[in-house]
Amino acid sequence: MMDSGSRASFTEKLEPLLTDEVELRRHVEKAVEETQVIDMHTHLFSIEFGKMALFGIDDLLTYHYLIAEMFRSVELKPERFWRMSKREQADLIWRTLFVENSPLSEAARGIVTILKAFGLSTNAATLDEAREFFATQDVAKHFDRVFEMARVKAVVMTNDPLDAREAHVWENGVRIDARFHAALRLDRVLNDWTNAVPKLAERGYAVETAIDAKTVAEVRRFLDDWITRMRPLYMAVSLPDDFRFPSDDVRDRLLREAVLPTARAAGLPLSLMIGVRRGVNPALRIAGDGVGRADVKAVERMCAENPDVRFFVTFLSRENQHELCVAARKFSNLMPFGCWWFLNNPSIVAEITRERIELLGTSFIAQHSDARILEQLIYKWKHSRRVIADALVEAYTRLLASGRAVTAREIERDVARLFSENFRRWVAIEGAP
Ligand code: RAT
Ligand code: ZN
Repeated sequence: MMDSGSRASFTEKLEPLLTDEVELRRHVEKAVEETQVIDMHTHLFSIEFGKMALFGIDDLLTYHYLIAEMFRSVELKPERFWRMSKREQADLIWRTLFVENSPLSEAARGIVTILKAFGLSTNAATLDEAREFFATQDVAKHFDRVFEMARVKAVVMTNDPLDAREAHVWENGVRIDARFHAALRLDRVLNDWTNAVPKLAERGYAVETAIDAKTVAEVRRFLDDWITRMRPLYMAVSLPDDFRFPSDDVRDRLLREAVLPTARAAGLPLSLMIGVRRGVNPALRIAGDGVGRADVKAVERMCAENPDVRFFVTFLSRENQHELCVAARKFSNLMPFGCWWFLNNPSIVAEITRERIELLGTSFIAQHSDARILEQLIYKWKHSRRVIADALVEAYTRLLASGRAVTAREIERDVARLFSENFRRWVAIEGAP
């Protein structure tokens, strides 16, 4: 019912309106700083996965983003680098990117942010102090501490059912840290079908390279089994820049006949990460992937044909970002998320976040970390929060100038949508957190 005879707003009785720009900024920064995140795409693993759970200075320095950067500043054949031990590789990267050069790139600065967060020297000549620190931490406590420092309440892993090391953990019914959720990653099946066939066959699924009804049924059985085992929050695939939908390739048939029906039946969203060109420089191995501009129409068609399936979508190319926002305005089953990989740099996050706010309000997922090594949660979220806060301050200030002030509670609600609620509403997160 309308508030008869009065012009009272729906907010001012509850809380003061933030009409002062300095106060407004303070509240936005506080909300962005303090709001807990659900990190919807990482490559982290919980302690139960043993050696797959990466943490500490040697893993941090041998991150593939830094490996690629190192090769630009040192004369070294990739084959020689790959023959070195992890420790030697880390020493070389430290010397090259942090001692002989200033760590100005985003990935290099990230290491500085992490060292500083733990009170470690950021300009030491060697890694001795950092190694000593990480080696003496109680691992479980260290995991808790990092989650607290990053203000991350949950992360989603990237889980490949055809990875033997991982499968072993799932098949043994190991209880996994409740902060770590699964995502059923389908790259091998959808992007490398010929090599996936023998692997599926080994595991007892009667599939053939040529797709027929029996093979489709078996792929569905495989997906169902892994959904039961992992209880993933969504299924996911990374796709090349030349991904088209519809198309007359094997991937199209598998998507149409196995993956999309499974998504529908299980009520699981499908996450599409589009625009990666794998192995542009194969000698660099995991650091050798590139980017290409993709066709957003593929996503539009998929959303139009499957209104009952929800799609989380991110593109790797900066050039695709505006079209993705426009597509999301047309399809409410499309959720843009994150600033992926080569886009996760302050200047580009700033641009994309502003573009998304202007076209979509708060109906998108502002960021994911893509962290592979635990402590990266600290820098990736710290750096992103800084840039997202600025974009929000700008948007609220503009709104204020137009005649609408917001309250602290409204800001908190908006930030919660961007950092966790838009994701949470689309997935079935059980129990805490
Ligand atoms: O950002 C990365 O770490 C890439 O190597 C990829 O893993 C990418 O994020 C992906 O999920 O395919
Ligand atoms: Zn990733």
